[in-house]
Formats: sequence, C-alpha cells, structure tokens
Amino acid sequence: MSVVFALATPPAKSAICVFRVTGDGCHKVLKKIFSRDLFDPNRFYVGSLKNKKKTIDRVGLVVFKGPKSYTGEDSFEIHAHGGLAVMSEIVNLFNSLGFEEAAAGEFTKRAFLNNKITLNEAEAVSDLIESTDSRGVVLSNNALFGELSKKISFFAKCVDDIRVRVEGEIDFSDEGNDYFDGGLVKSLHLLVVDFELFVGSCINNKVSKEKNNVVLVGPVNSGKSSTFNRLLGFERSIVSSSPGTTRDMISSELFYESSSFNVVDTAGIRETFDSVEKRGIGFSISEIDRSDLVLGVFEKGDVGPLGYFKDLCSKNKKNFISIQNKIDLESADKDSFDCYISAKTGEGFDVLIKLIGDSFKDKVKKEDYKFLIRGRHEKLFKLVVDDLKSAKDGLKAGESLELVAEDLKNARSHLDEVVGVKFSDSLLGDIFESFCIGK
Ligand SMILES: Nc1nc2c(ncn2[C@@H]2O[C@H](COP(=O)(O)OP(=O)(O)OP(=O)(O)O)[C@@H](O)[C@H]2O)c(=O)[nH]1
Ligand SMILES: [Mg+2]
Repeated sequence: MSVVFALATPPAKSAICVFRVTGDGCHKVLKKIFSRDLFDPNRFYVGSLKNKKKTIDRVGLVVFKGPKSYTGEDSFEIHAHGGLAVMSEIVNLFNSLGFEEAAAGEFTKRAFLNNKITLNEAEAVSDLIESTDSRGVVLSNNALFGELSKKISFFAKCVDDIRVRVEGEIDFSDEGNDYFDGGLVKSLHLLVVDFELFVGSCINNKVSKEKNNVVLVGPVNSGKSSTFNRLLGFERSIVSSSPGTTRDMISSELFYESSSFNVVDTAGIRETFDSVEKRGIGFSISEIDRSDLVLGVFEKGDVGPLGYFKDLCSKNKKNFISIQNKIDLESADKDSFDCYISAKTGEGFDVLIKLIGDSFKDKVKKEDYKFLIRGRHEKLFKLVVDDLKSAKDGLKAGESLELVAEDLKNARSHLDEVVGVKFSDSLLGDIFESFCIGK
C-alpha cells in the first residue's frame, strides 16, 4: 500500500503536533530528513527534521517496524512544535517526498485490512474518540480491547459446535431416530438464552449518546438566566434587572453524578411588540418540544403563565418542575411549587439538582450495560437471535436437519460480519469516512 501521512493532532496552535506516516518503505526517507540514520523500533529519538539542508524543527521521532505497529506496516511518528508554520512546512516536506495525504480513518482501516484488529474493534476506536462521558469511555474500551470480540468468537464457536452435531445427525439419519442426540434442543435453547443475555448487555451508541435535555422557561425577569448560571457554576448567560434580557437560546452542558444534561436558557414570556423578543419567545415555546424536562422559573406574585406551561407540558407529555425563585426576597409560597430556590444565594439548589437527576432515573442507564455497539451490530445480533430460534424451533418440530444446519450457518455468517470476516468496500467506506483524519 502507498505511503500516507496525516496530522493526528488538531490543526491549531498548540504545544506539540503529531504527524503519523505509514506504508511499507516509508523508513527509507528517514536518513534524508532526520539527523540520524539508524533507529531501533519503538524508541523516542530527538533530532532535527530537515527539508533538503533547511532545518524545519527539532522534533521527536518514533519508528515502528511492521507488523508490530498500529497499522501493521512500517510507520513512524513525528512530534514537532505545534506552530501552524511548522505544520505547513512538514506537510510540504511529506508532499515533496511523494507521500499521499491519508483519508479519514485510513490508519485504522489499514490496521483492519492487515488483521491487526477486527472490524468491530475498528468501529470502537471511533466510538472511544466520540465518547463524551466516563461511562462511554468504559463501554467503548470493552468493545475496543478485545472483550466484545472474545464474546463474539465464543458464540461463533458454540454455533459451530452445535452445527457439527446437527451435521453428524444428518449423516446418521438413515439409521432412524435411535441415535438422535436428545441434548441438541437443550444446547440450542441455552445458546439462545446466553446470546440474548449478551445482547441485553450491549447498548447502541446512538441511544447512549441521547442527551438529557432540560429547558428553563418562565416569565421575564423571574431569574431563569441566574438559575441557569448557578446550575452550571459559571456566568454563561447574561443576567440583568431589565426584563427581556435573554432573547436567543443559550445552552450548555451540566454534569451531575455520572450523567450529563444539556441545559437551555430561553427568553422570558410576556406580551411584547418587539419583533426580536417575539421571535425569542417563539423559540422558547418550541424548545419545550425538544426537551425531556421543563423547569418553570417564577417569582412570587408573577405566576400567570404557570398554568399555561403546565398545560403545554402535559399536552406534550413532558416532565415539568415548577420553581419559585428569589426566596431570599419573598417567603416561599409552599404548596404552589415543586421546588423553592434563590439563584442569588444558592439556597434550594441541592433539592433542585436532585429533582432533575430523579426525573431521568427511568431513562437508559449506561451503568447497566457492558458493551457499546452500533446500529450495524444490533441488526446483525437480531438476525443471529432469529437464526438460532429458527434452528431451535425447527429441531423441536422435527423439521429437516438440513434446514436447521442452514439456520446455524446463517447465524455464524452474521457473527462473522460483525467482526469483519466478511465485508464489502461500501461497508468499509461507510465506517471509516466518519473517522478523524490521522486515526
Ligand atoms: N434577590 C434575588 N435576585 C435575583 C435572583 N435571581 C435573579 N435575580 C435578579 O433578577 C433579575 C433578573 O434575573 P435574570 O436571571 O436575568 O432573569 P431572567 O428570567 O433570565 O430574565 P429575562 O432573560 O429577561 O427573561 C436580575 O437583576 C437578577 O440579579 C434571586 O434568587 N434573588
Ligand atoms: Mg434571561
């Protein structure tokens, strides 16, 4: 395969940038561009990187000898100073050497094609990079570092073992039922149960990434932005005593225990002739549609829209928490609200945060899962369950053993597709095009 290169770190000013180069024969250029010509693999060398006689930078160089490299090919990495001009000079150098720019995910794709990793492990590399919370990291690591592949090869072996027994039956079938392996149905039944349990321990990465959306609504000046800022712990939204301050939606992420929430501050509701403010109010109402939980923030004495928000939320089947703010100024109007706070002093926020967390309790909890999988895997796993059930039912009903063997063959083939024993170019294209350049 050709020699390709990529900047593996972001193309922005930084302390260090890392370039990766892979492709058999790429080591040949090193004595031309680096101030040293003998290298032991996997060691970090510091020296000058040169383009002809001109020194570009003093860099770190690590050389990997295939097949003991990420891609399975000869490769090397250059760690240079993270200046934009330095990066541009290194790109020019590699272009002048005839190296091609790597496509997205090319390093991982080569690792797969060179049998360094399975296809599901390659997918897990991207899922790990995309993970936004610690549980996502644990789940994609389980998929990446062999645990998921081990499970799949375990089930593939179980399917093979049962198929061998079924095929043995086919060979003996002339001799009547006397020899029939009565344990086969039980073994298949146990395999279906085990496989379904395993599927239950997998979570689709799309479901896992679903955000908990929380929106703050209420009358103008009730303290929505102040509540928003206190929830986040920093001044993200502008707070002012003039009503109608927030006009556009402002959102930010809030982490609580192991969950993350997307919290949105919106424009306050009131009668207005200002067209910009009117649009902001329109946005606030439509934001309720996108949210999972609505926090209505009110001041004592200005609870007009409370009924309106309650009705809107119950019509749209949204959870609603009514909050009385500014309890440092006005006594709490007990019985009228779900929660009482002061965004100024922080009083009541422990209760509010708990109420927010509790309202998502029934949502998917990542702690209950072991492996992060993709839609592609989920579809294949469902097919495996169908194949195994069909084999079991066929066996129980005394159907042709050839058909049972065919179902088991299909189950095995669908498991093979998960790990990439079977793949098409278009599948590889779909998988790797969503990767980062340089990975
Ligand atoms: N005393 C007191 N003042 C508060 C509290 N929360 C907010 N305020 C004040 O109330 C005013 C309005 O606060 P904001 O947070 O901007 O209110 P808002 O609901 O976002 O207002 P709009 O964006 O205009 O709809 C500001 O002067 C805040 O300092 C509180 O708990 N106690
Ligand atoms: Mg505001």
